[in-house]
Amino acid sequence: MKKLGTALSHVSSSRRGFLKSLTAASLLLPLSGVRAKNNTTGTSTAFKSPPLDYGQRKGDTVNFTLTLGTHKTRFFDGVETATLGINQSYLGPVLRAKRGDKVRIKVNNQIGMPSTLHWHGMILPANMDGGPHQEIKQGESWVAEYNIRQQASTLWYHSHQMHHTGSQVYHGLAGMFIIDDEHSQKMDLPQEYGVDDLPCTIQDRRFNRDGSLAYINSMHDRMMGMQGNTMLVNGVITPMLKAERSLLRLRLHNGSNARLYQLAFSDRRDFQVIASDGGFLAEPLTVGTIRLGVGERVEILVDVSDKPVIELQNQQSAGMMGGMMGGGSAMTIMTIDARQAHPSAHPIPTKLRAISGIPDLKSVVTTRQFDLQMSMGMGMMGGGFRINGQSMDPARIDFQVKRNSTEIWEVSNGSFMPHPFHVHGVQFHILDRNGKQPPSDESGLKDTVLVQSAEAVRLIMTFPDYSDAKIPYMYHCHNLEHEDQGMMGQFLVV
Ligand SMILES: [Cu+2]
Repeated sequence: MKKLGTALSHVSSSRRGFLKSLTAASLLLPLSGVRAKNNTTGTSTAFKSPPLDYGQRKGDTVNFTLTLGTHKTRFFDGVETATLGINQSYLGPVLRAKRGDKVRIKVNNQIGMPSTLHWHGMILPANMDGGPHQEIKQGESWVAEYNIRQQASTLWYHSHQMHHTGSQVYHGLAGMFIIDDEHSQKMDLPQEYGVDDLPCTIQDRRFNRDGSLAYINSMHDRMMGMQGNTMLVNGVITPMLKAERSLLRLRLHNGSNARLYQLAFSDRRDFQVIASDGGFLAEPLTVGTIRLGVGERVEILVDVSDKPVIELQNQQSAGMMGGMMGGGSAMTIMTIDARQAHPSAHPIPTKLRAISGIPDLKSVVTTRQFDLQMSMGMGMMGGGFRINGQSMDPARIDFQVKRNSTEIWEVSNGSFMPHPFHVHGVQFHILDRNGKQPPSDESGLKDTVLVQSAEAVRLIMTFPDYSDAKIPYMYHCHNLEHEDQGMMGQFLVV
């Protein structure tokens, strides 16, 4: 357990006197610059894998029950923080199902306001997507039922409540969803959950002096999206992972509201990327660092057989954008202590699996343009976040696509900051970035793509074999504050 007092002592050497002198009003000011690290004692909070939920199998259906609720969470020693959680006080269980399963998920809303639960990355019918059109009122329930048809991958789920997605996710309404398949279970990879196969939902948060979560205190938060100075993994502040095996598989998930990560280990060791958003790459890719935009996932293997103590860090580079994105120096995300790690039975593989190829360009029926736009100044309060000049309107369908058809989407960003672009209901391939082949870690299936300032990214996607003449899927910036302020649109698959 982190001590909030330890964090506060960075601000004042006489914490008690300092705290006493605070007025009630100033208790709500953000703790700028405060890190919840416990460097003075050398102890750290233990890494925690969320509970694993396989559901209840009845015939051919796997039943899950998720209850969204209001809770108190102890991020700091002796301090209770008001949070939202799913079957627990902050975040939710890791749901797990297999390709071929029919899942039936009952979602109960007990948070005191309307909410939704969206299955990010899942290929499913529009009315089961859990977007803004599947609102669940306080005290009511919603049942999502769909067949899992896609390959093994690390997906996630989160609130998608119109105008409140940022706040609800920030306070805890999110979790991971792992899909297995007949191949993935036989692969010679670490797959002992919580031992050598470790979910890592990475989030940054900012806390007020009273321990409550700070959410949007300034125009900067509204413009850049909500970023914090405290790093959490699975709801634990800068945890310590005592590695039990010498080869670790980390399912890294950027569950932050707005922060872009450039992940690396503190000793700059190489690691292998084995999967992206939609599943495995064809072969492991050895890298020293990897970029992870909001909503993106990557699975990596890291060999710690040399028994190091290393940190997973955000190496956000300095410079104008780095500074504006809250970076400029390495931030510790978690520490891995491998001194007690036993040798792994798994080698680093040379091949993974054949990935579904890029659709034939001759099959493309339509090419669409999406221009991500931000206008500066006070105008932003009134819909300055747009796609193709338009702010999200639930009553407007932006376009229709044909089921089973293949399209190219060209997403360009003329604004001054990056935007992670996400499309519901499909997995896509990245054709090119500014006309150049994307990096190898982006060669697999994706559902979210970071589009840098002055960049145009072409995506190719085949829409699912589901249609609905009335209920749309969403596409949007996954910087949740941008999404909430209108950088979103909707399309029908017919
Ligand atoms: Cu954005």
